Amino acid sequence: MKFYYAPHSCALASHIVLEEAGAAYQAVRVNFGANEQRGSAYLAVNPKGRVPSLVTDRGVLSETPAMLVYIAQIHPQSRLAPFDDPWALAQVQAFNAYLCSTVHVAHAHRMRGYRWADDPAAIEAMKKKVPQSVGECFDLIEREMFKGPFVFGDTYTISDPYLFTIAQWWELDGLDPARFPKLAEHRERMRERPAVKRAIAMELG
Ligand SMILES: N[C@@H](CCC(=O)N[C@@H](CS)C(=O)NCC(=O)O)C(=O)O
Repeated sequence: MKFYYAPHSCALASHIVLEEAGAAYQAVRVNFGANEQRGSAYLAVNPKGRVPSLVTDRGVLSETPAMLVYIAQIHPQSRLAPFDDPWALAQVQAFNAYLCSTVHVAHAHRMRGYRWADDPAAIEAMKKKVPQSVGECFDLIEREMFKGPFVFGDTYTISDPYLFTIAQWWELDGLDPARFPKLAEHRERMRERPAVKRAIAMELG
């Protein structure tokens, strides 16, 4: 498989899961600084112009929640998702869908406001709202959704690298980690996992 990523992006979640699963893949960096994600070569891979993308023998897959499940399912020995329990799997999907459709989108209002408005004042207003909107999402995760020590209690799942990845953006989004004590402890613990270290080293190296 070929895995397209950019450093500091949501692609880190899939990258960690590829490492956790012991997947055979080649990592390809997309240079956001040079706007490569909007160039014709990358658009031929993923017409959305976003990372991550995973080129498989059956076609190209995008969207983090789908990629996480796919990587986990083709590596059943890694036990990264509860495929034998429909309710537990639905919980994992619900958590990941919240990160993808709500938390990540709230975060994107800081850098990518031009997606939703042209008026510079509106873009500035969206940016200003990020600490509040993203902060409220993480308050909810801390208070209601996160069981500890992992997202779903004692079992590590694909939701953990995804939560970790989005939590990496706290400081840039104007959030103090001390506001989320359980999630901050999870973030620190995740940083010590060998698969997380390998994925980050590959992306930043
Ligand atoms: N829903 C997609 C979102 C992908 C996405 O927005 N990726 C960002 C990086 S975190 C991106 O590629 N941005 C490039 C751009 O907007 O030009 C997913 O969860 O995989």
